[in-house]
Amino acid sequence: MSKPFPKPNLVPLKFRHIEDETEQKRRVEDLYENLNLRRTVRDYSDKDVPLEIIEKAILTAGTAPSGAHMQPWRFVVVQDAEVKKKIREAAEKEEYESYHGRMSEKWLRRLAPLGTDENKPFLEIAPYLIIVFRINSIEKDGEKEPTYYSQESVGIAVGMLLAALHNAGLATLTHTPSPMRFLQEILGRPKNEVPFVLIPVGYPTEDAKVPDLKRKSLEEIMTII
Ligand code: IYR
Repeated sequence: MSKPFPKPNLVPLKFRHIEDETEQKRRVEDLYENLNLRRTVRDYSDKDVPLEIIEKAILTAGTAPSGAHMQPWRFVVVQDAEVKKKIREAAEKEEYESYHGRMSEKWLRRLAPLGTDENKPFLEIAPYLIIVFRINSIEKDGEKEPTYYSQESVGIAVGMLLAALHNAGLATLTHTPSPMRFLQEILGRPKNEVPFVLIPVGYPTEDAKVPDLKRKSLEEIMTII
């Protein structure tokens, strides 16, 4: 016979009530202005960043909602130069194959304005690489159980991580070398942890450049019914 289900344990909500509309507008505007300055950065300085800031940003990412509250994420922080070098070499090898045959012509045409190619020097220059893993299953009482909505959960957590790092004055890049299995091997992660995204973190160089991209307008992204 299966065990009885646990009962919900409900506690009072801790919540910051902001009922003043002027204050609400100021806050939502401030956050928009701030996040609208976030850009994917490829030109990094090697200037050091206190680990404490990375830790707090990861704690912030860990506040994300997740399916059945399973928190299906692991953030591996790499600061070791040798490990970064291994990651760069493996990523560039995969990326070379991608740019020279695996990606479709349509895809390459889309990427052309971004100026990306198989060379990834930022993987060695940025002071930290955060590799986010998605935990796709766990072991409970000797049995394997899937996590639920793990793609969505980890995606939300990564969004919060990028926002927290940007808010702390740090630049990031959502890098997805493909295939990413090599990260599991180099970083010695178990099979149930699947690489999700690799995020270099640091300060941009003084003369960092980014593509001249435009964001969609509100009318283009929102529909009211
Ligand atoms: N992973 C490759 C290719 C790439 C793919 C997309 I979609 C981008 O928005 C940018 C790059 C790379 O990192 O270069």
